[in-house]
Amino acid sequence: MGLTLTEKILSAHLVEGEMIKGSEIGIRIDQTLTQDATGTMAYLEFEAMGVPRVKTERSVAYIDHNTLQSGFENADDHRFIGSVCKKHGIYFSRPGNGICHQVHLERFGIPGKTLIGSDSHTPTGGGIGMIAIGAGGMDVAVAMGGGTYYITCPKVVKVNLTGKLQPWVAAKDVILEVLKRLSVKGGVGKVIEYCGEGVKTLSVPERATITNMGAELGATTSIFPSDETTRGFLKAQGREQDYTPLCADADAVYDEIVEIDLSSLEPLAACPHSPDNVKSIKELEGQKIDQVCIGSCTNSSLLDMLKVAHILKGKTVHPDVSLSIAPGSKQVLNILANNGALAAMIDAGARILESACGPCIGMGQSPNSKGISLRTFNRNFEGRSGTKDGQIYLVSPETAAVSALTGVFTDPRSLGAAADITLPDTFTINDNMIVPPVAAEDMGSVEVLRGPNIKPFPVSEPLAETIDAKCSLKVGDNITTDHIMPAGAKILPLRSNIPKVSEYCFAVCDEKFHDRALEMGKSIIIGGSNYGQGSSREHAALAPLYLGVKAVIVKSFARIHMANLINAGIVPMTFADEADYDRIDQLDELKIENVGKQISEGNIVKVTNVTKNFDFDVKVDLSERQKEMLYAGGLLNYTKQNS
Ligand code: MIC
Ligand code: SF4
Repeated sequence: MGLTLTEKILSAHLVEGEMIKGSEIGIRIDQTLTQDATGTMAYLEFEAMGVPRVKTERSVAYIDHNTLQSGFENADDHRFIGSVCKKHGIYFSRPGNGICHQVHLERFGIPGKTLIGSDSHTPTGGGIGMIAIGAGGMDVAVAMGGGTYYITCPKVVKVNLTGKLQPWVAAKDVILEVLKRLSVKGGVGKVIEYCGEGVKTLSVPERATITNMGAELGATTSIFPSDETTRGFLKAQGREQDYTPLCADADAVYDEIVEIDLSSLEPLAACPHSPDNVKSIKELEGQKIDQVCIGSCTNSSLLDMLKVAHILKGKTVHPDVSLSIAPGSKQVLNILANNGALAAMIDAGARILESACGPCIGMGQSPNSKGISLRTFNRNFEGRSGTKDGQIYLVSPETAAVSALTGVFTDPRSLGAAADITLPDTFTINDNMIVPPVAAEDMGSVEVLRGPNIKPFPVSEPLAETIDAKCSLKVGDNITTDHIMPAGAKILPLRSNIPKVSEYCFAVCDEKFHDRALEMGKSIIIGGSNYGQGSSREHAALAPLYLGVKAVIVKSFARIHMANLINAGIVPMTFADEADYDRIDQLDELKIENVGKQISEGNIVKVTNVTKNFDFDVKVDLSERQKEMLYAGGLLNYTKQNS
């Protein structure tokens, strides 16, 4: 029986377990990446492990999220990360060099390698045939130290692409179509593998847009084969030596097959407030808009920017619209500056932003009240833009640019014949903003620079014999990490200070949560399905840990958040019977006796609702290793105990 590409790469990196779907496997990690909003914590954790030099083939730290510096905090954090990198063997991509996923694809990604990153959009690397997975900072720290990374051996979904995109229909419309069909939880426990004749019609940046936004399916990752197009991209980046051809065997067996005829797709938009709430632009056409933002790790490649410049050239942004553009990397911006495309954008009235995440994570450009904003980004969760009642639509760069000119939702196919835009044979290569680490023998000379913003992370305790605690919060389905631990310009600078950042924990859902949880001392959270979707931020586990949350009982979890809870020593539980969700109210007292013993004896644990006087069962479906981690009180304690 033939193998899928996913199975080939995973089995070549397998160090623990067997390739049995649904069971836990441990894999060797070749590369890691971090960004600054999760990086400070990841490097504090790396330091706590006491490993002098990273053991990966390549580890890179990017500064791209916290780039608004309205106080000392972000600048201090950047200096801290830069100095840790220099000392411990990590390459440091300076602020201004671009968004982690875009730069990693350009300069470091290698087909067939494994990459984990402390950012949920790490699967962008799947665009050049990597197994690239988003993870919590602590998992990345362990991988940098040479430790194994554990995942559930995934099911593999084949997305069979046929045909060819019509003019002005984009890669973004492909992934929006997949989201429409599979939903934001349709990818949980799965890798999405793109195959078929249609693959060769898509360039590497287009493939990367699709794998990037596979994160919104909840998938472990997404991957494209590595083919002649990949070779061409790597060659243009001066890295042809990194090319290896890779694809699935012809007789590979998949768990699911999704057929997509590229020629039949039309421009789409994900409507507020979920990436799977997809409608066609035709359905929205004519509605007035207030803002357009072009950029983010999903759609800020040179190809995207050239198309946008082509559409804007010689025109003026509609008087009622604010248009911002953030090219994804210094390389992209440089080429645009040299070939005149940037001038076309400026002439049209675009507000050019630095090459960073920017508005995507609420770092500026929040829309007006109730403002309708078209963004080429990947997430439109409520409040994420910084404007609580902002109405965010996720669209392709083509739709965004043409709508910025007309002031209303506009189908880019109205532009007529396709523009002849291709990628150059060689990109401008200048890695002068990537600082290499010092040689191992010189590491003693590097001082790690710690500003006052950096506070130690909260210490978790070994699992108590009995958890007797009130329910501090009850929430519904699809709670995102942006609900649990919001980001944005005001809160992101506090990421290295857990006591301070936790003041905003769940503020989007209930402003009183922080005070209530602190007052309770210890508590339990109740939630619906797909709890913790979205970001990889471990702060969404560390803040609840600091506030005394001992267990989270939900209908189902998103992958990265569940791993982060276990790493923090918080017990993740799912209802054995989902109907029990309705029988529990906020403030109910719940009692779980002999938790550790119950978990060790099986997967079902009995919980008593003391307030309402009934018992119900929850599942704690974990591997032996994960159980040991919970007994120890999280990954750091577990690693210390076992080293
Ligand atoms: C996001 O897009 O939500 C982020 C900000 O990039 C996060 C990481 C973070 O919260 O720092 C992610 O996707 O993991
Ligand atoms: Fe940055 Fe947005 Fe991409 Fe997250 S999704 S890495 S915030 S650009």
